[in-house]
Amino acid sequence: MKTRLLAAAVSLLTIGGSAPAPLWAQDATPIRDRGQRGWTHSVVADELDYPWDIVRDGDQLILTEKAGSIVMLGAGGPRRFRLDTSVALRNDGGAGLLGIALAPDFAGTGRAFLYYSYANGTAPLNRVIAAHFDGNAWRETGVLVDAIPGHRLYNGGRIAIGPDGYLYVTTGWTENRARPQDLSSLAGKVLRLALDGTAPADNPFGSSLVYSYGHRNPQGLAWNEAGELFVAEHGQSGLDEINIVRAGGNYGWPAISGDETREGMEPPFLHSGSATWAPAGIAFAGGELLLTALQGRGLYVLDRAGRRLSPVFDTGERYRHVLPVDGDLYVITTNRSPRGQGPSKDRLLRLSRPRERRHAASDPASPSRWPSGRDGPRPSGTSPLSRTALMKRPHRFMRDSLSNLTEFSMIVVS
Ligand SMILES: [Ca+2]
Repeated sequence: MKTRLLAAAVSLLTIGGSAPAPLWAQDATPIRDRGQRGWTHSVVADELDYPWDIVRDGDQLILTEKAGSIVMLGAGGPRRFRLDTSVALRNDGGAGLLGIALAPDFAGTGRAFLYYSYANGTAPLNRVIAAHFDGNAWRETGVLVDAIPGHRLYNGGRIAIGPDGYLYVTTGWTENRARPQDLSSLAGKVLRLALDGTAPADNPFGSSLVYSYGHRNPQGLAWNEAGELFVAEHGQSGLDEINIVRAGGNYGWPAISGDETREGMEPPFLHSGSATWAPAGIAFAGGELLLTALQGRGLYVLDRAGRRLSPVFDTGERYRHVLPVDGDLYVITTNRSPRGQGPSKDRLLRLSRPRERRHAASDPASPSRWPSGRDGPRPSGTSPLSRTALMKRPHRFMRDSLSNLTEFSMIVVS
């Protein structure tokens, strides 16, 4: 197996082109009709510590961890890099290294964007940076948005490139009732910027980066095939929201929530009532919107016509984000509350549809292991197990190799 897979990697190194968008392989049964028994789960990686975002580049998955690491899972096995930032990262509560988005040309350039927390004196802040991965290290190369107001818990932090090619950023309300309604503050907003950090000419408020406002703590950001932007955000006590966001819209926080209405403010498409989802990541799989819930402990799907969420799958863990790839769903957990202390014992799970997976992971009970073992020190910089000859630059190989990630990881550490 090892020889065959490595040979495949080498033979396809010469294939260029940009990373394909994650495509969902729709089958006859919608996710909302599958039920929990419609999925098998395997553990792609454990020994993760508070992973926050997950993206795909060809055959590899790239995760952020809140303490400031970037984990790459692919041909080199699991590798953990410390992001080299220009100022000290503020890893506190729910603050730290949060969102990641890859430039469309990441495979050739190593260019990416990240959202992280820092401090100016005692003032908690966040920023959006450009970063570069050269095959051996991740480094900050520039600041796109600076001095976004921060907080121990309410930082927003999701970033994604929209169908229009612009970078969208969610920011938190910072427990300040004035900022979300103040168009001169970057807090409690969805921001929209060009990949060089400038405001697109058609942003709704002149030269401002603000795209929409009146948000509390949005952490979910996704577009459907029609180009509609969905944003999920945490409510104060229950009243979590899914919003369909338009340019210039005011989503009401803190003036209104739940079923309250006010002139000039947009009600949520759906709210949780007295229940708490604690919605984190959202993503579309075909036409279906998936939502991961921390407090709600699981993966849910939106029934848009019925205006309700239905459970898809759970393992009793707090789910942070979901990434649909082909016919599989990759889910990261955040099992430690941001109010807690110590490491968060987290996992990357793959949910698969059994009928379509004749070559499912050989032993789902045997997750990959980090080189240092669960109780050992974290590897710093490049893992000693990295296959530097293969990983000098980002690359891709077999389209189906993501489905072999578990086997890869196990081979590398054996
Ligand atoms: Ca709202």
